[in-house]
Amino acid sequence: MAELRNIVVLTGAGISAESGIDTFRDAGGLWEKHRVEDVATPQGYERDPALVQRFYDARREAVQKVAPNPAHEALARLDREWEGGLLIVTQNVDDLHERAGASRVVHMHGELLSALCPICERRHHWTGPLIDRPECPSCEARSLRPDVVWFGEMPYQMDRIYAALRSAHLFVSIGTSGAVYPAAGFVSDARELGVKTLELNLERSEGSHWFHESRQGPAGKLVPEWVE
Ligand code: BJW
Repeated sequence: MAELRNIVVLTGAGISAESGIDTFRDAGGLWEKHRVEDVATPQGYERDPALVQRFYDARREAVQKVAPNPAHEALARLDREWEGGLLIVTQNVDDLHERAGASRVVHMHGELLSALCPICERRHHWTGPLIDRPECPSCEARSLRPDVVWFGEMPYQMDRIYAALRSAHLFVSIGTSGAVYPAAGFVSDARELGVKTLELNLERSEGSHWFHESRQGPAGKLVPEWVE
């Protein structure tokens, strides 16, 4: 890998599946149990904030009971040992990359353990429920919402992500269906930039044909094999 100095890794729900976190679009995934329009759009939140708060409160509680798996640990090892450029862009709202020890991580779809105040626009580390409408620690408004990116909202840190893609030599996509933009477009962006691309996923994804190479299997096996 030595000639592939700068690496961008994109991760999705599949990397956390073996830790016991539900994916979205697989059989038994979150979108089979909840309507996406109800729980993952600003309009759904406006209609029924309590329903949305309960959905994210339950997931916030659950994420604190699970642990990183060998795929997160392998990426953390890469982060520690790789002297070239590395950016782990995760669509996941869990903190399993960080708990495995990775630090070069961007949460483009926000974080479960964070609350956003739409009044003062501050973000606060948050581990408890939001259903009881606690005060914002900065402005005291009782308007805290989950600090996650819903459909129609702008993902976080896009400038930093595109800058990393522009200087990348290798783009690796792990455990994502490639169904949600702009993340789903990173592989074609990378191809246009002449970046080598690799997919590691349980099965072929919607965007598999875009990758130079696509390997199928569980992330807990494929990612450590790739990092070695
Ligand atoms: C395993 C495994 C194992 C299982 N090992 N693998 C065309 C172009 C551009 C935009 C749009 C467009 N058309 C529509 C849009 C807008 C929209 C969009 O993409 N809609 C689609 C339905 C088409 N996008 C947006 O609105 C985004 N904002 C936006 O575009 O702003 C404007 C903009 C434009 C240009 C540049 C920049 C900005 C916002 C999207 C927000 C997504 N939010 C969610 C919820 C976050 C909070 C929460 O967690 O609740 O993010 S939706 C959900 O999907 C979540 C995920 O991060 C995201 C992706 O899902 P992911 O991770 O891929 O999970 P799955 O379940 O789909 O797939 C899991 C995969 O793992 C599967 O393939 C399995 O096989 C695999 N797997 N076990 C390895 N053990």
